Amino acid sequence: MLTEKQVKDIRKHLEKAQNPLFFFDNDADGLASFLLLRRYLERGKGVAIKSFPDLNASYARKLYELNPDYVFVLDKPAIASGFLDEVKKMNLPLVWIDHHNVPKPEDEIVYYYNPYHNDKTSEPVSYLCYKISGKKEDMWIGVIGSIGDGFFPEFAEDFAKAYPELWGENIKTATQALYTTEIGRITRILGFGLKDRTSKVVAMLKFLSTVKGPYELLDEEKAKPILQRFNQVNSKYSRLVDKARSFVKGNMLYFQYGGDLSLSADIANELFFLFPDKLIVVAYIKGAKANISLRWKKDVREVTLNAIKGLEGATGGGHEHATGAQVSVEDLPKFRENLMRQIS
Ligand SMILES: [Mn+2]
Repeated sequence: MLTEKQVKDIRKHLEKAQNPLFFFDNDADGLASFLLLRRYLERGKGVAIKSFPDLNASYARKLYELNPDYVFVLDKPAIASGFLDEVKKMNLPLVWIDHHNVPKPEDEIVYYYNPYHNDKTSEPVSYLCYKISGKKEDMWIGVIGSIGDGFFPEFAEDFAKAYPELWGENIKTATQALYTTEIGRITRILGFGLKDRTSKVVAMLKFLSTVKGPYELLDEEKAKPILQRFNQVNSKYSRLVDKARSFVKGNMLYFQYGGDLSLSADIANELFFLFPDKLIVVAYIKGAKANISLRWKKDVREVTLNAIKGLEGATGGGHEHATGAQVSVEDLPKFRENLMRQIS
């Protein structure tokens, strides 16, 4: 967790900011982090970062376009030096809140906050932002960001009391909440909403910045564009998950697909929830490349790195139970074999 002092310092930064610009990771945790701070402060603009893994230098143009007096970066493990250079040039204070296991940045201009550097914990950034804002009426946003990031917050209990219809009986884990409850459905709605065109995302952020509560997100009228988008993506998504379920073979579930929408991380997450004992491998094929999401109850990092060994131009890495890899399509069969050999 952040210290009491750090939480107070962040509040001070927020209060000083008259026109803050929030850059946030393009997922439920990043989005919820932005919304919690935005709704606390009642000012500022948000930009979802689509570059991966860092906030890349191309986003510096947003600084010129929106002319902020303060920059906040939420839930991103790295910032490109080209971006930092522009921030320096414009003399802007930069507050960076993250929770990834990465070294502290050396840059002097950065006010850096990461619970990992306090006590090796890595609560989602939205969880931290809920502690910073302290607005009870926004607890639902803290829940969305937390379960979206696989974290079960202690305030889930209060949430269940306040919104029993959005929760359920015997919900014990974050993934259970994500896939079996109404607040989980809302989390997935927002996740797919972030995959829309930029103009649609901007409209969604505007709506969410002032929305009264979670029920408005299920309101067919008030949340019409967001729900329409969700239904559209979700029908594709559900078909893919249904199809993938029949691809279990031994200790592995290997599934590959194409199309114009990358959903491999989401598909892999749900398959991992459905088949917690299998190594989950979901490959999204686009052109000559395959982007692969892997999930496993054991350490999947080494398995991933071993599987790309010797494959030309292949990359891979990630977290203990969730990794990603990119290989060329022609090497996919080899990649699959390399995985199979390691786990059987
Ligand atoms: Mn994130």
